[in-house]
Amino acid sequence: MRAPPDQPWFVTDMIRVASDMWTKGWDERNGGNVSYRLLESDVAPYLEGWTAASSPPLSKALPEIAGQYYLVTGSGKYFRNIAQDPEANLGVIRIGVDGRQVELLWGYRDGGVPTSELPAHLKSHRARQADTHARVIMHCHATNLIALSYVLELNSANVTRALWEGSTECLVVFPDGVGALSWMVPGTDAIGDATAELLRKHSVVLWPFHGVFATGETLGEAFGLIETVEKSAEMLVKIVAMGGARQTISTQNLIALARRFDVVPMPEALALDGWRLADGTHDLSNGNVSAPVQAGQD
Ligand code: 2HA
Ligand code: ZN
Repeated sequence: MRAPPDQPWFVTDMIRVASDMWTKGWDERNGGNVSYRLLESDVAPYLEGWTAASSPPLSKALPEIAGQYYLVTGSGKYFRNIAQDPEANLGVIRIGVDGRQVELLWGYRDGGVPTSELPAHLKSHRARQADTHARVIMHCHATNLIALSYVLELNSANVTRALWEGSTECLVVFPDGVGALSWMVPGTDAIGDATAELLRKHSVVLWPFHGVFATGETLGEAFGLIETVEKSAEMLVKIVAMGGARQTISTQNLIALARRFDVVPMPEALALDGWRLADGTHDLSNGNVSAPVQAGQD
């Protein structure tokens, strides 16, 4: 689809990624949400043509991100429809100088508002901005990751170790591991705080029985990260379905990968000897798990 000549590049990029996510089957109905932090220089050419409307304020002020601009998918909107009507399904917001007001500058035509997961997105942006160049927070319902969360023992080290073993490139793509949350009610400040806290240490967070949160400097990077984690999850789902692994990538293999690609793997996941299913009766780690993994490491 050819973009209208006056369509900002960031809207064009968001359309592409949202359409790809829908095609992957990760964003059924109104599932999923994405936010992209825009720089002053990104919005400067358009600001004059936009008029500010106010939206319900944030329940808690986030003064660290006051004045920042974000392109955010709309609440209740379908990713499937974004390409067809970006102005109804997306919006650009600015966080007020008090860190609490949310100004709607563009989009959300017909009275829309930003995603119900806005607290999780903004708290996660605040967390990642502190020491990375992250500009994207991406949430979706990646199919195999959700399936896997029903059978894996849910702690960050075990989930990370399983996903590293699901495919050789994984340790290189997400050496900082996957944070595993407990099940929580979505759309709340509480899940936002817990997600942001895990994102300080990990670039991916698993919401069991729901989906995944990931971060990146660009939309393409965050998408590629979820693609990689989800591909590994697909392998693991197949492996479990085939009756379990007969052989796998060893700790020594993981160490060799980290050396070759100059990454620092999450120590708690590297220290494990394989990974475990939740009930502990199906050992898929090449038969060499001797001690139970400590739960609640994150
Ligand atoms: O936007 O995915 O978690 C709908 C959701 C909520
Ligand atoms: Zn969701």
